[in-house]
Amino acid sequence: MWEDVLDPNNTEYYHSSDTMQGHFRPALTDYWNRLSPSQRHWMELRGINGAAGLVNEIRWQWRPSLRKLTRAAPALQGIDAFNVSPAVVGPMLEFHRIEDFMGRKQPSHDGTLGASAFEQQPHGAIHSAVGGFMTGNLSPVDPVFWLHHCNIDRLWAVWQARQRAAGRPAFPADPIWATERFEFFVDEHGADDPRQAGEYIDIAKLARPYTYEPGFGAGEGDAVARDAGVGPAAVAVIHSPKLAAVLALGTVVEHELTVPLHTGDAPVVATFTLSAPLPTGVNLEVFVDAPDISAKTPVTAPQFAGASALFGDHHHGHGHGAFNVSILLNPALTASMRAKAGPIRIQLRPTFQSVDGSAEPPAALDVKLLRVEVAVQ
Ligand SMILES: [Cu+2]
Repeated sequence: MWEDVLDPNNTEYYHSSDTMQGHFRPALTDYWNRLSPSQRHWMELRGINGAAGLVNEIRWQWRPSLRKLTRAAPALQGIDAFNVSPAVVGPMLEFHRIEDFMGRKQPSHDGTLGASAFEQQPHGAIHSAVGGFMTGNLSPVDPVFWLHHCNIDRLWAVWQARQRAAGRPAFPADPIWATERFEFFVDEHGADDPRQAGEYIDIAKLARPYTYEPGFGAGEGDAVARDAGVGPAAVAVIHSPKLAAVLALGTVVEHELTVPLHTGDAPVVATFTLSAPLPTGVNLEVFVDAPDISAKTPVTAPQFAGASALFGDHHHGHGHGAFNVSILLNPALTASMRAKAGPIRIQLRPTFQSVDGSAEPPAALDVKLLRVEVAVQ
């Protein structure tokens, strides 16, 4: 049935944002009027003020495009296929630090200030690759969302089991995480049933506990016993005094770092700290030690190390500061980096791909690169 209403020939299909808003505004106004003061407070923490704010949310989420993946052409291509491959997801299940797997603590609910490699590469890449509503925060209206998030949730449980088995924390110690309020949950009768995030930390401790059948990453032979350290084994950082490079589409920014890559086959993550969120549709591609790199160097080059897969719109970042983008570097490439003495050149190239196939690239990114961190996990 969802293919029907996503078909532009269907009478229910919204051909313009105005039509869509016109249909949704009365229902959203009624919904806002029925919210409790506490629910409105949590909406406002996310920058949604009044019924007009809800309508505005829908406006940003509206997608005129169909799904990119279809029954006739269901296969992921290129970087998207790479980002969900065992070569990428496997090493992420070995991350030691909570922030590398889950993302860093955000200073507020309003706006996004970055995304972990796991949050992007296996998770965000699928949202963008599927297309249509999956590219925004209304993605749960697409049934594919639930298949995707079931697997993301399963990978969380696999990672948590590995962390616990190695004696490392599986959730942040800061109680602000566990006490985060989910004000909009309802029970099976539709009555408000607010909960806290801490109630969902461990699938074995839910009111209705469950487990997963063995799947990728959870096989017996996969249990990781590398070491029980909490932090990454080695970190190299270049920060603002040397950088503050303004990023531009198609222009490569290059920096040398000496990374002590002597720690076996541990995964390597590069984190780029930017002065502001990247515009929607803009991602970062990373190369390492590519000779003669340019806007035309293909991602099939052996020096291609990875790409971000930022998901959703970043319109609501209200200038809270730095935006961190973490990318797992291609394990095949980091294996060859280990054989090399001396510094490596990290090459960063912003690229644009319209989320709906129609938008023009932004004239300027208005984003500076402030810091580069390469961490051996
Ligand atoms: Cu998602």
